[in-house]
Amino acid sequence: MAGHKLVFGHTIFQPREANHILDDVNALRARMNQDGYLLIRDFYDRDAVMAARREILEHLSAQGYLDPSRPLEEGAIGPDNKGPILKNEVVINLRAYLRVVNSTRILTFFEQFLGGPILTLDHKWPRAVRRGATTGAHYDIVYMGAGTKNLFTVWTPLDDLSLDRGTLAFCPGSNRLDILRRTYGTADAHNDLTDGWLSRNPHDLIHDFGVKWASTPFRAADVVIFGMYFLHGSLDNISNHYRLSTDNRYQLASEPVDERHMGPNPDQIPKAENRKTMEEMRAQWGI
Ligand SMILES: O=C(O)CCC(=O)C(=O)O
Repeated sequence: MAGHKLVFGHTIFQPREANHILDDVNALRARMNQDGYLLIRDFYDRDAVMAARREILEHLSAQGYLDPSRPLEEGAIGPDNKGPILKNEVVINLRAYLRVVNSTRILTFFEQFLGGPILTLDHKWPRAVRRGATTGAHYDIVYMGAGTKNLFTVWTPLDDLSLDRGTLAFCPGSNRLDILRRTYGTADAHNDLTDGWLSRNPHDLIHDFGVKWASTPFRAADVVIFGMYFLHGSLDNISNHYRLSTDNRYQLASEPVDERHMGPNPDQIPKAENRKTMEEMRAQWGI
């Protein structure tokens, strides 16, 4: 992770699956409170996810990101190893993709899990992650905390992803780190002009907060669902293929909405010269 080595069985572990409790909403809620996440295998219709994958690959190919000497199906990264940003103006035309992330399957899941009609934020995050890229550890509340705190992320692999593609990595139980919730968890990367990532060094978090890491190979159609106060990032993509995934947000329609992530032009985090570093913020918070 960001060049730091994690060892399975020592500093990183297999997450637990929630498939056997899928029909028991109370057990799902208890698991979410305890672990901070639900890993559900084969959640979506796999053909629908593979259609979304193909659509994104076609877009990447048309934009010149893929290696033209390889079949499109491989999603091989082109010689420049560029990192595409799939903005909303692109996303609105990704029909197969939107069919998955706005599907009855996911909305019905949350209707039962949260107990009412569901709204999904307009801002969608399909990702094609290049070689060498990683996501530093963070809580999502720092990016989308201006509405309800009872908002959930669904991270979805849009491909079969071995670990070398840079899979999601997360810290089970990090939702219960009160010290972190009271400090870092009150930051707002839009307004406070802070860095959003708590750390790029997974060992730092093991040492400072006693967390463990988890990750696993994924299949297209699996999901990991987690709340806003849950440490996660990604392993490094050390392969020659784009890591295709998406993460999107769901909440009760009756609760306040972070309007920065609604409408046709959702807000990106402002770029600022005077942005405080996370080191400065952590010193201020005493963590
Ligand atoms: O896919 C990634 O690299 C990061 C995902 C993420 O930050 C999220 O799901 O909130």
